[in-house]
Order: sequence, then C-alpha cells, then structure tokens
Amino acid sequence: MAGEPQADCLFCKIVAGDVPATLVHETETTVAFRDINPQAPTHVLVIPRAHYADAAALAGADPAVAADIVRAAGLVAEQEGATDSGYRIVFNTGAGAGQTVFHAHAHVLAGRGLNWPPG
Ligand code: IU
Repeated sequence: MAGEPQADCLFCKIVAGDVPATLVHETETTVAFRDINPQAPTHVLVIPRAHYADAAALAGADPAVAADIVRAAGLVAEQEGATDSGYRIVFNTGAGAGQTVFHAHAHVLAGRGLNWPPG
C-alpha cells in the first residue's frame, strides 16, 4: 500500500531504527540524517517516514508531508548555520538524474560554494 514501509528499503530501515544513521532533526512525519558520503561540509538527507519512491510521488500522495520535508530542510539549514550563506535543496528524481535510493529524500547541501548549473 502507498506509504507503507518496504522491507528492502534502506531508508525505511533508518526510519525504523534498524540501520544506524546520524540523526540531526526529527518531526512526526520526517527524519533528517547526515549523508554517509558527504558532498559538502553540510550534507543532510531529509526523508518522509512514509515510503514513496520519489518526491513527486510523495507530493502527489501527501502534499502536506512534501511541505514538511521542505520546512524541515530549512530548519536543518538554520541548525547548521547556513541560513545567511545559502544552501541548496536537491531532489534527484529518477536514475538518469542520479537517484540511487528510491525512498523520497531531499539533499540539504551547504558550507561551500555551490555552482550553477549543477553537474
Ligand atoms: P540519491 O539522490 O538517491 O543519489 O541519494 C542517495 C544518498 O543516500 C546518497 O547521497 C548516498 O550517499 C546516501 N546514502 C546514505 O546516506 N546512507 C546509505 O547507507 C546509503 C546511501 I546505501
């Protein structure tokens, strides 16, 4: 069923506490943790507790939680001291765009110069 935990999903396991992660922020609907392969001094992933394959699927099924993700990303950036210097929220969507984990997630990147366009 949409939103239900998937047995083979790494991020569902992190939400359940079955796989360790360095959590930096939690709400009723979201969890944020440090990326294991950081691409910037601040690189945090914000995910919904519910399982959706990508951000668009999440927004279609539960737009309030999609908004929660963006709000949590902003709070994480603030916590990391990145509000003034700026930060980037990225939703890689589809393998062709670099998505490797098919549980919706926002990357929050900060702490270095962020070029545009991204690679
Ligand atoms: P992507 O947008 O699907 O490529 O992002 C997945 C991210 O999940 C990527 O940056 C990985 O480094 C990160 N990650 C993680 O933090 N912990 C893990 O155990 C695994 C991937 I596997």
